[in-house]
Parts: sequence; structure tokens; C-alpha cells
Amino acid sequence: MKSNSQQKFDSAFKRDVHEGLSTFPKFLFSKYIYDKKGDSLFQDIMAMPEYYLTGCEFEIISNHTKTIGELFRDKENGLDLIELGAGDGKKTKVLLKYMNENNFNFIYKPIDISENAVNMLSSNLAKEMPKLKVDAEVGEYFEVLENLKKFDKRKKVIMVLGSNIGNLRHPQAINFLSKLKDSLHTDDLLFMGFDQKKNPQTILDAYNDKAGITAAFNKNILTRINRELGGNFDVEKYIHWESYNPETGTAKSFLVATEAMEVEIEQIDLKLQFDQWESIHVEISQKYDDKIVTWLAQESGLEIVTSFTDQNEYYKNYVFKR
Ligand code: AVJ
Repeated sequence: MKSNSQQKFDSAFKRDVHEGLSTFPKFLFSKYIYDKKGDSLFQDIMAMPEYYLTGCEFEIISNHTKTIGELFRDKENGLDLIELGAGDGKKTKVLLKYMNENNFNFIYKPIDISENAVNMLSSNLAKEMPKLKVDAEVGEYFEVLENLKKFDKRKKVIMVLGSNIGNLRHPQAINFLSKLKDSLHTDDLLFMGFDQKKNPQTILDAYNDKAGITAAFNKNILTRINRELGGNFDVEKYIHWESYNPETGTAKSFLVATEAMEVEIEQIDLKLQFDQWESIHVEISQKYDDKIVTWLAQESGLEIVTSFTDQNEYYKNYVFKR
């Protein structure tokens, strides 16, 4: 049965914002950070010295290009390489180049929730690798999973880089992995990046940079609500707060109201009250180790084929099959 709030709104964004800000404790989904400004702030995050994830995964893919590529190869029919959450494709390009130069007969299918990111990647690839066959798509993970069934004619490799799975709590991650498994045939592979547990300070620093880029990134969700839904958040009156729990491996970010405030969001007809120091939970970035990944795989019916890590063992890319 549909609840009232589901019937009232004409977009998921409106519905989710209404729901998240009407409950206690307040929350918003981090996927809504990524508009044009959010995409560009995330690009800045990936370039920060504190945000080690991108560099580690780049190191892994660069140091093991051949091994990884050859795992993907299908000599007879070639393959479809599908990337969920492709972003700017900086790390993927290393693999694409190798595959392009070594007779892999393949199509690259990048998928991202950001139309802006997909367009930039497509035009960039057309320039840098004109011979590459690219078939880009805008969409959300779970929607797109259904369409993966189209790619059933030959070997398929699904990639999810950047520890993007870390935005999901374990039950959702298992749901996501199970659906990915359902779309895999015997010879298909899943190549996925998982940021690892490490010194808690290193993790905190990655999500709490001194220049305030991560703060601006998280606050962008309020700016977006102001612009797109007619909100009147006084963005300056919220601080970004990061926490990391070494027991669970969960990094969580919050926006915290520095004073009591009233906020109105016109288009969803919502008036809300913030107490001083009340929080909005905006993101989780889960950290993993082999035990957790093995457990997630087991729960999802996947088998770990192999894994690759960087020199510091900060980050790991796992290869799964069903
Ligand atoms: C793109 C979800 C992997 O959680 O590390 C970076 C997003 N948020 N800094 C992450 C993010 C703050 C990032 N993911």
C-alpha cells in the first residue's frame, strides 16, 4: 500500500527530502549531493591529498593492468564492460587503454546517476580513445540492474570502483550484491573496490579536510534543496561533522545546526524546526576488511576469485564470480 507521502510528490527527491527531514533523527540521502556543483566538488575531493582512496585505486589498477585485463578477456566473443558509477573514468581509462591496445573486442558501458558526469566522460573518451565503443547511460544503480539482463549475449564484466558500495549499509550492500549476482552468468565477473579499515585518523582526515572541501560538498545538499525545492536553509549556520567508528568500520557525516532555526521548504510544503546542535545525517562511507567482504560475498551468493591491493594496503579491489 502506498503511504500518503508517496502519493503527494512528483519526484523521488521531493519525497525523500520530505521524509528525511520530517523524522527524528533527521537524514538525507547522499546521492542528492551530486548535482553539477556537487560533481565538481567531488572532483576536488578526489584531488585532495587527504582523500587517499582515488590514488590507491589508481595505483592498484596501474600496477596490475595486465593481470586484471587478462582476467576480463574472452577470446571468442569479446565482452561487455559495464561500469556503475563511472564518474570521470580516470582509473578505468588505464584498463580501457590496455584493452583497446590488446585486441579485446569490447564495448564499454559507463553508467552514472549524474547526467553531467556521463556527458563529460563520453565526450572525453571520444577525444582520447576514438576507436573505443562507448554506450553510456544515465541511471541509478538499482534501476540499471534490471537493464543488465540485455547484456546476456556474451561475457560481461561489471565494475564498481571508488568504494561506492561504502555508501550502503550492510543489508543494502547485500541486496545490491545479490542483484548483481543474479545478473551474472558462470563466466561473468564483478570487479569492485572496497576501502579498507586503517588508522582511524587517516580515515577522519580523508573526510574532514582542512580546506573545507568535504564540508562544502556535504552542505551542497542544502544549497540544492534551497534552489530546487524552494528551501531557505541558512547554509552558513551548519557545520560539517565527521565520525568514524573503528569497531564497525563506519564513517558517518553530519550537518549540525549551530543554533535553533526554522526552515521552510516551499515546494514540499514543509516547515521544520531545528534545535541548537541538532544533526542531519547525510552520508555513510563504510570501511572493510577481508572478513567483512568475505561475509558480504557469502550472504550474496558470490565467490571471491582474487583481490589486489596497494602498497599501504589501504584499499582493495576484489574480483567476484557467482
Ligand atoms: C564516492 C561514496 C565513495 O564515501 O568516500 C567523499 C563520497 N564523501 N568524501 C566516499 C565522499 C565525502 C565517496 N564515495
